Amino acid sequence: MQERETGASAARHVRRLWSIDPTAVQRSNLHFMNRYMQLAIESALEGVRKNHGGPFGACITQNARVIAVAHNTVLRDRDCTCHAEINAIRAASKKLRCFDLSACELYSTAEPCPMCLAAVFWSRIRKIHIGVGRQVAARYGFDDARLHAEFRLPQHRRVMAIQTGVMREACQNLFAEWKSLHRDLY
Ligand code: AZG
Ligand code: ZN
Repeated sequence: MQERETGASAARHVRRLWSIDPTAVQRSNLHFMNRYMQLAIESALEGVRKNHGGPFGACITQNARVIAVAHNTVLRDRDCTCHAEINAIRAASKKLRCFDLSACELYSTAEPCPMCLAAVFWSRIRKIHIGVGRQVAARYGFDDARLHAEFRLPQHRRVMAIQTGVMREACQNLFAEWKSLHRDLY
């Protein structure tokens, strides 16, 4: 009896697996993606209303769990690095007590600027979901598109002046010192 019941429930399980509708899976994914982006949007709105900074929000998830939600706080903190994505990465790393966010995904209301893209790169976040592109930010006066363009130029044509080789040897010795101490490479 026990044996027959187990067999029947296994068959039901297989039938259920076969009957999964792929469009329903897509709809469900979209539902969750919209939910995470909605959190980012609400955070951005809160930041705008409190005059914390620009209209940017971000949300970081791990296995469908919300790890961090943040908005731009450049004005509140008087700190130009306090973009929504950076604030969210800092909060997520603090919560997970780990700089490696490779199991995480980022939802950003606007395309991340080069600074935030670099932070996403270093955090190893595996996927970014974006609300609007850099052109929308540009239309409202934010310099994101110009900054993206700047990084596409060769160094000698950039607005930002760059001088390399200052105390080259002493700076290179830092690497040799670090290597001799067998520190962890991150
Ligand atoms: C932001 N501010 C600007 N200008 N650009 C972004 O991409 C941002 N994200 N958070 N604040
Ligand atoms: Zn940014």
